[in-house]
Amino acid sequence: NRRLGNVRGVCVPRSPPGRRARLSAPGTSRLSSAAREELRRRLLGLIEGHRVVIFSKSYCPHSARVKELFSSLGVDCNILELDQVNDGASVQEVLLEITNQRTVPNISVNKVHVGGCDRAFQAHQSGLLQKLLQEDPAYDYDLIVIGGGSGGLSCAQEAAALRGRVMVLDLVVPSPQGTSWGLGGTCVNVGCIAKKLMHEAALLGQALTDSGKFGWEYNQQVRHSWETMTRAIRKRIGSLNWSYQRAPRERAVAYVSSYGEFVEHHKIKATNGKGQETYYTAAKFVIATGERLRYLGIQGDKEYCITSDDLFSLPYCPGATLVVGASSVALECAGFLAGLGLEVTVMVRSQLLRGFDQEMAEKVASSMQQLGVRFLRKFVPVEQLEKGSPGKLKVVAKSTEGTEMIEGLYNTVLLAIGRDSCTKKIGLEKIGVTVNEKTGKIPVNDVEQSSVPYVYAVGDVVGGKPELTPVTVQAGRLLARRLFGGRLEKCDYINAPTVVLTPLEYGGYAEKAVEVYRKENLEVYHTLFWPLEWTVACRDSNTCYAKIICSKFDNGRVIGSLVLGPKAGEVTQGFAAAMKCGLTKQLLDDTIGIHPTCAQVFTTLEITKSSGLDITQQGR
Ligand code: NA7
Repeated sequence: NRRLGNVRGVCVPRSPPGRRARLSAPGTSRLSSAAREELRRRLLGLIEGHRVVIFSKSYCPHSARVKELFSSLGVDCNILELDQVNDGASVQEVLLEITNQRTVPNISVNKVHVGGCDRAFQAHQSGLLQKLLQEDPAYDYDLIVIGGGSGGLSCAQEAAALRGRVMVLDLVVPSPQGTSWGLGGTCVNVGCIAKKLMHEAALLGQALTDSGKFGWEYNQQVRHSWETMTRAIRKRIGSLNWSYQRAPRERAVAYVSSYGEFVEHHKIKATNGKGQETYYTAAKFVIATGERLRYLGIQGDKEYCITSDDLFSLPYCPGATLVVGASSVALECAGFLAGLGLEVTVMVRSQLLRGFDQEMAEKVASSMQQLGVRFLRKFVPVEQLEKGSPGKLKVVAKSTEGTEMIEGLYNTVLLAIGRDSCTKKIGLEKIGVTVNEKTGKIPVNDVEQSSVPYVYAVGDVVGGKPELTPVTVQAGRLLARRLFGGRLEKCDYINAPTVVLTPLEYGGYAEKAVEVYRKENLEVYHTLFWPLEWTVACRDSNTCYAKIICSKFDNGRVIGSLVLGPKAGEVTQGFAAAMKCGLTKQLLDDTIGIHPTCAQVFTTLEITKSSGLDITQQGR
């Protein structure tokens, strides 16, 4: 028997009747971790040290077709017949880790994992295989990342730290209102950072109101300056932009402020703000172009409406505002605008916070109503938005359930109706990257590889993954480690805690729990609670709410924790760690609470939802 490393040239396959190319079941070989590491090292050496490597089985007809293909191209291959070596099953196990593929044939060309038989033929048809086969392609870079947001930058910096030659292309196309921003993507410039700071401004307003009850007296009339707030927030964001720009330089990443567009395999056109074009080539690409806010597609929308892209640096206070949409972005903006004392209306097409626990979503809405936010349910704006006297807009909207029409006057109309992936204008069709036609997202496998083997994607452009900065940062970093550091860890997309920064925050972990486990297998414990600091401030005793979702089996494991209350994000982060460690209801009951905190309520949850017992709190 030949051992690994003792590979040979193209073989003529034998196909014993009844044998199939499907390989032995997982776990048939029991490798110690040291042996696994050694085998992985040898396999990587094999893949990286040869032009074409085919892991095959001598009787597999698909492997035979692939060998014929390379033979017809006149290409010598290094072939390892896994049915003819002692450690074939172990090789398959480790190949699954390295290439995300267990089946044969498993083909790599010039260090790029091409896939199996079908993908090799597809690559041949598109010309990609021939391109990959080119001797010493001498690309300008090992990796070009398109998009300088959270995912793109984390991937680029990690790849450069691992000694890859890396370039990042990033150019912000201004919003229809002309708003633009610096390096760092949505989160830093027009997302999480800006919104949390505006949320804080609104919370301070609430604290001012409460402070009177705690004895604070002040003479001058309290007013809020929008200009001062936005200036301070822009300053903070500016310093983050600066550190984002400095970090790539320190890690020797080439940063180019240009718009990237594929022109052919492995080649990209970079167009800068002045329209100057430069071409670059790379062995691998990562698409991290993110999403941009959507418009209604009705007359006047781009002219008269703004989006959150514009709101965070709006040079004037928006005044009475209509927020169209009911996503987290919509409710967060509506929440802090109301908290700053503005008149706010939210126009909801169907439901609030689609994809979130609906009981919690309704509680979020009622807490916002208490603050004076008005909700117009089941209405969508339909007609032209007219500009009246400066800063006045007339909005005509139609019911989604009947013929009723309503009219309203607002100073500002803020659209928060979702976002479109930036995948349409970057030449993906020229190199054959599959894009979901309906969503515009790029389907990837669990190692973030697109339908074209050397093109990867991370962040909000990727289909079916949580659109959350920390998830994207983690995905980008791990991708770089796999591509340049020989590491194997994949991103855990399933368990992502999150917070919605409405005036009363909503923190949640494992929103999908009910769908996955089915309702009848779950027990829900819940309670309303009254934060101590709210008692003196005379705030409502039955607004804050906590619930945990437990499996009836599996030792009563906690699979969801949801909270509506002050600092819900902080509370949820601790829960996320505990749940990753396998938190059960019993362990939670055994945990000593910290008195007097809001989070303490989770250690004393006794009432199940199914009991129907009263959870209201006494107090005025
Ligand atoms: P989402 O979550 O896709 O939400 C879009 C919202 O906009 C949703 O409430 C939609 O209502 C509403 N919508 C969409 N089209 C319209 C029109 N034409 N008229 C009125 N309302 C409309 O988008 P986001 O990008 O804001 O959030 C995505 C993630 O980013 C989120 O999970 C956070 O993690 C951050 P619908 O429910 O479809 O009736």
